[in-house]
Amino acid sequence: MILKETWRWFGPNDPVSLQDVKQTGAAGIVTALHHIPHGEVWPVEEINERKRIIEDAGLTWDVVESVTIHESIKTRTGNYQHYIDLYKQSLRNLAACGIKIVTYNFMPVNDWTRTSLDFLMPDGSKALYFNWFDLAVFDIYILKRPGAGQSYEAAVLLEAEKRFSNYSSRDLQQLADVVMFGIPGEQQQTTGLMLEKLASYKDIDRTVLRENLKYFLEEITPVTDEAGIKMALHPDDPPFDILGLPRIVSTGEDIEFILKAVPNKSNGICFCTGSLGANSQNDLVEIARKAGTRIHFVHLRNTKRDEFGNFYEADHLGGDTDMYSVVKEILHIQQTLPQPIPFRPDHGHQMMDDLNKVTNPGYSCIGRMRGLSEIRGLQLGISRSVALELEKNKLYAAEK
Ligand code: DNO
Repeated sequence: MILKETWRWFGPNDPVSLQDVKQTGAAGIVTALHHIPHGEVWPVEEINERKRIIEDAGLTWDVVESVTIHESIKTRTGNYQHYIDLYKQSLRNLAACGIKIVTYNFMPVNDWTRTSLDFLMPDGSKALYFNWFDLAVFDIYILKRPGAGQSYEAAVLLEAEKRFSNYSSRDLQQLADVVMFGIPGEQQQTTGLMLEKLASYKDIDRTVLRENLKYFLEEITPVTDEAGIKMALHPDDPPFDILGLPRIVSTGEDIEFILKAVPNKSNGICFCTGSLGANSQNDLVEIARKAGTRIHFVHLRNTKRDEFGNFYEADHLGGDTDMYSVVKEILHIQQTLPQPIPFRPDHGHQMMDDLNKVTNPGYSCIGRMRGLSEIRGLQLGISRSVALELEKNKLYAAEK
């Protein structure tokens, strides 16, 4: 059995229509009710309405990405218990509608972070990009986070200072918009709001944040076990501490800790090669092997790093991650399961006609379709040759 091809769709306002999605060859949809504010319950009627739209287009809604975790749950302050109860209700409602894979992340304050959304590739297409020097410019000179300077090495501070004096106010505004860019259709961050949220983590270090995640998982797993929901925790993107915040889903060791701390099978991960691959210390094949069937959802994407740890999003089969080996490993895991694990091509370059369109950064159609097609071929090639190998082994064994 091979992995199921899915596609992230941001709902009826997504410039990529469901008909477009069908033409990419993907069979499943990954989406969320982005208009519902973080923390509130997803009503059954709204879930069913979204499901109907997807099914009318001849597709299936396979995965939710994401039911976002309210900040108070991550900090375990204020009304957190109330928000956990609401979260459980959303999970029950999703299960009642037959949607049983739920992605989420536990990144404090911000979801994914980049410093440029239009990094020019040699072929004229545009990629998402993360640069530590620019992050420092944002952090120190735009956000003016107290104590920000202590988060960077001397060489980074020096380069950031140089960049800051060379950047126009338009450059700086653009940088701020990019760093604070959230999820399409969801609330936009401002520097004021961000500073406030960052301050709420002043007493939360790595150990505390881990405990808070563990507590949340212990609370929800009785519900997910009963409802047959598989939770897919998305890794930190990028997989490093940023803006003075602790990050706890960045490495193989982090993932091992989380899976062991709450051993219920419903507590699983979204295996995102793009996020994990940005850290040169991560051995992705090994992480996949160890996580095994606790991988409930897969994002396939590649990154190319430089010597400073900056990275751009490369072609799906290019970059630093050996996509062949990773897909092969996941296909091995797949063979032990009765249901296909869904995967989606994560991000793609803005290219061809999409260069003239307003698209969701990372989520234009053509670049993702290129990635999906490449992975489709890779998956088919691997699964056929593995099957051949098995056949041959059987033949040899019979001859002996
Ligand atoms: C970025 C995505 C993330 C992901 C969330 C999951 O493109 O990979 O925003 O959806 O972190 O909760």
